[in-house]
Amino acid sequence: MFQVSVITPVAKNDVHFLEEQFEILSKQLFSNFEWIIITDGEFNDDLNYLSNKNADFFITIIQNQNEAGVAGAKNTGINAATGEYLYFLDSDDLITEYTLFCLVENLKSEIPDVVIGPQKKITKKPAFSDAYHTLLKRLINSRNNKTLEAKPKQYRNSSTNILFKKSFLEENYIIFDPTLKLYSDIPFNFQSFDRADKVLFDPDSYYLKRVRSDSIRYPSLYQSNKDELSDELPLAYKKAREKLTTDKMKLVLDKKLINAYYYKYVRDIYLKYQKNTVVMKNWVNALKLVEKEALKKSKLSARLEIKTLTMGMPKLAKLMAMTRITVSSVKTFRKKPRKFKVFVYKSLLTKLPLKKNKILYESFLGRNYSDSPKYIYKYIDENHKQDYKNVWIFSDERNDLNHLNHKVKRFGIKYFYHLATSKYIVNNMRQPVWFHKREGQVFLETWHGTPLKKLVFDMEDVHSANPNYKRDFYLQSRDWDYLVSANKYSSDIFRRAFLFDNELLEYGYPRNDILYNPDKDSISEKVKSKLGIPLNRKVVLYAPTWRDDEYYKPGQYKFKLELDLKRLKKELGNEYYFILRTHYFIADNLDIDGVEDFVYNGSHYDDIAELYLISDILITDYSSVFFDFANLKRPILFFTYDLDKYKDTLRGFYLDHETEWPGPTLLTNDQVINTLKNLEIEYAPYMKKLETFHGEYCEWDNGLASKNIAEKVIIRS
Ligand code: C2G
Repeated sequence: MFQVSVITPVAKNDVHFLEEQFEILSKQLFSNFEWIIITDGEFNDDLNYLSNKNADFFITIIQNQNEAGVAGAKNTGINAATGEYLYFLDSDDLITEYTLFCLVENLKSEIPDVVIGPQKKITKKPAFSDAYHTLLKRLINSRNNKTLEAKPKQYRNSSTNILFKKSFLEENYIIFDPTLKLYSDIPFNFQSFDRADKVLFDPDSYYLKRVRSDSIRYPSLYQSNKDELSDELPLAYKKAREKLTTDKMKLVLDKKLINAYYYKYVRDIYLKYQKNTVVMKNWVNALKLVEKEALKKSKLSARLEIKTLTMGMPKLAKLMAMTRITVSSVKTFRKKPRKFKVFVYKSLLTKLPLKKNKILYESFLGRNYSDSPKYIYKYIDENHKQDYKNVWIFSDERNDLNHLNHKVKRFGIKYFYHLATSKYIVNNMRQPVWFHKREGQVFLETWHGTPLKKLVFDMEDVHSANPNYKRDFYLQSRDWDYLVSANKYSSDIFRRAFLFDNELLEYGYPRNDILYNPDKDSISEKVKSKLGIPLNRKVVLYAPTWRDDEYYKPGQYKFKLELDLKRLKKELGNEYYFILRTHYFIADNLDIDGVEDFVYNGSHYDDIAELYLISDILITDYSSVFFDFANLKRPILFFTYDLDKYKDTLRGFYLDHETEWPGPTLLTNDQVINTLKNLEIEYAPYMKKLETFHGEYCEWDNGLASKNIAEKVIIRS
């Protein structure tokens, strides 16, 4: 007999999570436990690898036969458990090495029926570093071993990270209710808390609850049943509530129903269920059970609404609730005017007729006039000006670029008007999440680079500022009618990594047309003289990308320049001149004090394609810029001082840096200097690679992409 049985229900789609769970269970400081895994289908074979592993704990894999669902699976686990205590661990979650140890420590001096541990949300697998271990050890050593009685706020719904005494559950006939699909934990937990002689809380035994970053392919139970959550809640509450015996626990649960769930689902209750009388009745029945004591402590507005509803006046209750919601929305609108504009856009502007000749363009979130949207704009402007109205979006007022006919400020009211009424929308990035394409609108997504770093559904963990990246990306890209691809390699990746199944436009990148312009030499001269670039020196463009994990907030990333400009100037100043160009996400300004005669800061220059034209050499790291620059067949160097981190932790690459990148990877300033000093010799081994690379990734670029795409999507549609 074991002291603890760890019970993990797992669905087919989630089997891949168990590997990490196995790892952490193997590292537990406490080892007197067994692991019972309950599957809900015939995929036990997928788990055989676990039984074959060398574990010093016992693993039992059971296929759930009787009742389906998580509740049924957990009941099967309870029946199979031989442990004195049961511990439920969801298949996608993790614990620390010390979690079971700390929980079990509470069983030394007494025999509580229930011991609860805290939960912490995580969006990716934590790095169990040395520092982390030291910290945890210190924490464990400083435990004063005083057991704490659980407080009301610690009585939670989720049954995970709790030790339940098995004999106590049996004596009280407490099992999971298999008629509940989503909330079977509520009656289970609350009956346990209610009947237990003692419920302890252990603050150190952390449970790491994964917020799933891929809710599209691997949704959690709640993520895949979002719409049903508010249907089942009143049923689960009622089942739990009717079984409670102590006033203390009744009060805790009643308060939860009102302060957490009534507020959360208020719109559903009054709008969604106005036609579905059964669910509405369930809510009324549940709310009728709430004791006065709990109501007294809630907000007056909610109290009045609930009273009105339970007295049989749903229409009046709805009016009161909606008025309350509107008043609070107005307050939000005053604090966040953009929300108000979005509201006007959705409720009013999208009802206006579509203008079939209007095209709205945006590049890099309105930062500049650039990239593929610029060249489509230009093509329309030069060839079909009289038939179409071109509108360009800028995030800041621009008084230059007067040749652009119509400029609008991003998120200004005119922007919303054009967004609602333009038939064509051209963008090189993702549109805002609140945007939904109207019937009749055509969305042309040009994208902004051939991928080197792994994208969306090809990424494992998400390290960027937005943990909902995958879900948002998926929903946004459903609105794209066309997606531009510059090579066959990109097409394959977009299909897989974006789950994109609308039309791909395989004509090359409009933004690269300029690199094939017959006048490119004279364009280059003009740009050089406009920027004051010396004509007697070779020009190096340094264009690095951003790092997912170095940010201030979404869209605003940090960048520390690792190139030693002063040294470069000293060593290379006679022969070379540098243009620095940070990625559009970078919020930090580069310091070029003291090297102004050696460096031009091109970070705010509109169009990087013009900078390619005037550069003899490109230095980048993991940016897609080199796929475009390769069109010019000029040398490319990679300054990859953080290669391992970027490759192994942050993103991973589609191409192998040793065999497929068309240039050397340089890790230090010394290597950069040496390579530039001896460029002919150092780059010679890569000339052939560059040629092959050009053939593979630049073959569709021929100077006609803007024309082909504009004609197909806009002119001939
Ligand atoms: N860019 C730039 N200056 C830089 C880096 C990038 O002007 N210093 C522009 C280039 O047009 C580049 C594009 O931004 O092609 C995309 O930048 P990446 O560094 O490749 O990074 P990201 O925005 O993450 O896009 O499929 C491509 C990927 O999505 C990469």
